[in-house]
Amino acid sequence: MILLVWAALAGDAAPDPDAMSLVAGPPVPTEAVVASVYDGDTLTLSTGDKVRLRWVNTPELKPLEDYGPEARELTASLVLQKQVHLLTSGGRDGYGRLLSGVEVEGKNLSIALLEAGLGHLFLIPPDDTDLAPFIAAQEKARAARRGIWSTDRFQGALHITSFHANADGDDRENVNGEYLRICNISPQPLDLAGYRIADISGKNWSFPEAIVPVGQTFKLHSGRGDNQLVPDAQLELFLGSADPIWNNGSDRATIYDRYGRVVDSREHHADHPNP
Ligand SMILES: [Ca+2]
Ligand SMILES: [Ca+2]
Repeated sequence: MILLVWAALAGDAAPDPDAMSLVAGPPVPTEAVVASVYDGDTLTLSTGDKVRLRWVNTPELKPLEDYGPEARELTASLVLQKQVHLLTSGGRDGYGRLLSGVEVEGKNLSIALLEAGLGHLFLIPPDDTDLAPFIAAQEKARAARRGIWSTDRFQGALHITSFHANADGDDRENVNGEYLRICNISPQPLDLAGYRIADISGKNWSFPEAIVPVGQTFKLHSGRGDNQLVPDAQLELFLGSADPIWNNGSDRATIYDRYGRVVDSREHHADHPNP
């Protein structure tokens, strides 16, 4: 089994704060009982292993996002105290959580969440899974405007999943420590040509040219760097600013498409940091 230690490849010693990189860890179980459910996409097994579900990202409970409690409830109703089959990628994330799908009575929990509109497709590369059933489930929910697809933040092709406005240490010395993680929630690969992002004052920066596969995220860093555009690893894009962009106290990032339409917008407040 090949594990990708992205942090090592990137020459970046600090763990990714939102922990979406694969790292090696202890051996992984294939069957277990679900002992507790934290939120829609995070649970703990009877083995003590914490699991971050593959293929889906559900709304957060802290800070509370629309449909966060409903996502938790669906996951708990389907798997809590039940024997499940684990579909692992062989990796753990930066918090030591097992990255795994969960199958219960032949049903994939991630597909159930996507079908209910209680999460969006979310891939952590490398992942060679056939995505067709996941995309079909998401499109069914979107067409019916079910759950998250009825809310403002899920009307565009991109969704900001986390906003790291305050870089580790002095932001002026660590401009690329400021970043947003952004997911392609549309049903097809997305060409970012002409897209831009603005801060709360309206100052804006053009996205570099890139194609984002369905369900994949890219990290959009404030500073200068070489864009990482190969989709079998974490995509990394750079806005090229010499100075920090995002205000550590509070700010708002708004993405516009090539026609000037708002694609997504997310606020940052120092008193509500990312989980
Ligand atoms: Ca900042
Ligand atoms: Ca800082």
